[in-house]
Amino acid sequence: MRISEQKKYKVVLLGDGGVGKTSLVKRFVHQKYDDKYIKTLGTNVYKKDILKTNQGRAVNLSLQIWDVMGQDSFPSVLKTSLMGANGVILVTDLTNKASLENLQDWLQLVFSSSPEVSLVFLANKSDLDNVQFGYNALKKVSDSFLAPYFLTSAKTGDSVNDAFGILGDLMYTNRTVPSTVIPPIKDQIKAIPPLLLAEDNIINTFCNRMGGYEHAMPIVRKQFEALGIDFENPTRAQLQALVDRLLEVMRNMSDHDIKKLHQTLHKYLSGV
Ligand code: G3D
Ligand code: MG
Repeated sequence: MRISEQKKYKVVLLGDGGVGKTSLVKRFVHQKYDDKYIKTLGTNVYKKDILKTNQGRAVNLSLQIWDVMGQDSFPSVLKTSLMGANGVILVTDLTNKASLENLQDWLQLVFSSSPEVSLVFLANKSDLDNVQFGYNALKKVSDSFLAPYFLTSAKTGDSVNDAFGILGDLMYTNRTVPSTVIPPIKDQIKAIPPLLLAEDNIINTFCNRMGGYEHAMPIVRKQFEALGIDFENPTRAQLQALVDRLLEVMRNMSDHDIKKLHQTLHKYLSGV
């Protein structure tokens, strides 16, 4: 069937570290699952198209999927990643009750950054037996936002395509969370260690200056690897070395290059 409509959407996955966000995206985008657990530093951006039919016409939904770190000590990285999001997938882990309890904090972040979004809730790792909460607990939360929920397994693939597909439908039909059910936004009270806050700002400033996270985050990640920095526990000396390296990268890029990067990004993201 000939594609008669093209739509672009930005989708962000959020939830505690270890719930399975990266595994879910890999399952959806590459139909693959691996057991290697590498904590996501910053963001990874993936692309995947979904084909739908609407009244006999073929519609292509082009999803730009942001797999975002699960550490809430990085407020600028999280907030920038959520900018312009059309859909958010909130992920919990059935074998980890805290991941359900922490949903409220993730929701606060979503609504304070990007209030007009379509939401889908997931309880992941449905293939495991040692569950710590039932789907009813998640249903209660998702019902309160008039949003759907799914029990998924990135390992077996169970309900993963369905969840992304329904989110696609919600975004396509503009069904965002009604403002009447959005809870009041609280001021952030969490005290963040200064070194993490510094790291958060270094990453965000560099990525924004270099034309956006999709292009700049791989550069940041390379420097973290080269310097052997554990991003959850950096030292002062490591952050100093990181800044020196990132400044070196920026110096080697002319204003012309940076401008070109901005233009490319603008062209590439227009309509998202
Ligand atoms: P995150 O991106 O949310 O931090 P990851 O989570 O996708 O990195 O997954 C964290 C761990 O949970 C990984 O295992 C991963 O293999 C596992 N995992 C993710 N999804 C599922 C699932 O649906 N079922 C099961 N059984 N495990 C899952 P390790 O063991 O490496 O920590
Ligand atoms: Mg991850």
